[in-house]
Amino acid sequence: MNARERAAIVALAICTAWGGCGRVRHAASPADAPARPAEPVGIRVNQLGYLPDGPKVAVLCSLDPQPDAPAFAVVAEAGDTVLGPAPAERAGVFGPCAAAFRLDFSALREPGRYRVAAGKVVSPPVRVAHDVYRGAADTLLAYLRQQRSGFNPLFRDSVHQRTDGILVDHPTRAGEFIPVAGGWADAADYLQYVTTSAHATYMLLMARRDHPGAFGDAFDAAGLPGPNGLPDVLDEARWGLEWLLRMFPEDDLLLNQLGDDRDHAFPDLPPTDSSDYGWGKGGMRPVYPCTGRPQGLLAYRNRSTGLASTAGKLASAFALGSLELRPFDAELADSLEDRALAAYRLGREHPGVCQTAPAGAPYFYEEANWVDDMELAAAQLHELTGNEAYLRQAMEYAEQEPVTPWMGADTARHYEWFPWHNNGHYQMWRTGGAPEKEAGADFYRRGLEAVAARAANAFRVGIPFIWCSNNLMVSFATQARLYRTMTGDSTFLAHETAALDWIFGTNPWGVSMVIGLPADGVTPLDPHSIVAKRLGVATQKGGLVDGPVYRSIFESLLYVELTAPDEYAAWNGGSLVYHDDWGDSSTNEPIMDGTANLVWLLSALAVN
Ligand SMILES: [Ca+2]
Ligand SMILES: [Ca+2]
Repeated sequence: MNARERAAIVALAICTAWGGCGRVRHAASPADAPARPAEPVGIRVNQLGYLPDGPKVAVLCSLDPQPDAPAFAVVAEAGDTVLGPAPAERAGVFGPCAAAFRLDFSALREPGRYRVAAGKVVSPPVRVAHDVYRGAADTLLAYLRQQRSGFNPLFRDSVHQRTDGILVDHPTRAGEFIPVAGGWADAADYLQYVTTSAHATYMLLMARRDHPGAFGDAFDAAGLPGPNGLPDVLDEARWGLEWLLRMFPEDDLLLNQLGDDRDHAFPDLPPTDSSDYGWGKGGMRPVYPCTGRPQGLLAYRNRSTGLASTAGKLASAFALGSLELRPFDAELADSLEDRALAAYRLGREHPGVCQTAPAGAPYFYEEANWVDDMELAAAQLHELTGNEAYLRQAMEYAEQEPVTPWMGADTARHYEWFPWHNNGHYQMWRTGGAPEKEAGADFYRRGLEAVAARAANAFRVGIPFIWCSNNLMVSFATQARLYRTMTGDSTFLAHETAALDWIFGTNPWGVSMVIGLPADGVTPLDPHSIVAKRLGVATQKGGLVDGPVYRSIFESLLYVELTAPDEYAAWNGGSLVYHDDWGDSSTNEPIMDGTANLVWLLSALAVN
């Protein structure tokens, strides 16, 4: 995400510094197809584990299109068979899997450690326990802490503290210094966006509101070890809110982003970032306002039309922040309420989208919807103020986009439909009457049906594998979980569980998509991150990576090349690819907003 230039330049710098690294261009393409593994078959499982009462399905993926129909068994660590032998269910082929089978062991409810075996093929360890998700949401917060700008607890040093920022692209005030240090770097680069930060902050607040028992208190406000009386999820949400407040300093000045893709020119660690925006290396960074017009100072421009997409997200985060933080800090809660109302008014006055601003590269967040953001803002303000007018407005916005448009589609532009699921329907259900409850549930169901209709494969996944596919996967599971909470209807439980299982290893590559989780699992070791490259992958623990993409997307992106032989090459021969290679910013870059969404989902599972 927004780091392809960094990928190419940093890869080049490292290759030069390390004496040449024999870069492999698209190692998985048919022209240089790798040797198949000795056993062209694998059993994929959720490496984090399974809840005793939940669905439990492993997937056997075979590169051989005509394997013997396998029977499978579940074997306890002590060696005794606890389930099976049972027939495997042949299921739809997918990605590299020329044949695929679902191995359903849901009947196993006894907590323990097991393996799933089919003939000579044996799965990684399978955990079944009530607490397999306990603590996982807090683990993800470690990734957000090390993404912090301003004071950074990983480096125990300031990051961009004195350089953020100089106002640019403003009709009358360009060149003015506005103090906006703080917040989180968006991904492996150091750009910062209100749109993704506000959504991430909302998801953290929502996780705390919906599942308060899932979080502990082991870190302080600065992100340093030691409890401070505030759950760590609220410490992190507060860090986000304080930056968002700075990015909305005046009622008619809504700031959009900090830095731009000129950031990608130098491979530095955050405290010594030497990006040069025309004020010298390591100098001031530009801060862009939302202008309501196409934006971009160098070769490329976005297609912005208004302010409401960003104003709505700000209003939502401020309104929920006011509710959640009031018991701890009434003064901040008052301020957040005031800014929530101001942001919402701005969105009403300026409908349309405020997209992120490109500079020298053609990539930006091409968000095309804003009624979803204003719906959530209105519904959240209804809860905050009790004013029924907000509920009516929420419903009016909801009816304009009942289903988030990527659901059921083959493809979408980059972040075209963001957030990936619409929290507004759930909030309308929470605070509304019977009509709002019925509409919110119906709208979610229609989106889930559209995705499930594409999921007739062994992995039961129906999302399009566009860039940041893991974000879509997590959002789908979130929407399914919200729908189940709202209705008690478990129609989509198998798909919801499949999406969760996919994230933690039930995918063709057998890799958990969260760095370092579980600690003893197969997880990304070479993510697209200069911090990981210099200081070790453990620094990125808890980060959700982008996830697999269609081969056609991988091969069309600029600046993306593999830097080492592909350890997953055998499984990259199909229509989808995933590379544990730091040169692949399309599939292996940890992302801030997707990680924050997964915090909500894991917190839901922790308090089962
Ligand atoms: Ca704390
Ligand atoms: Ca939107």
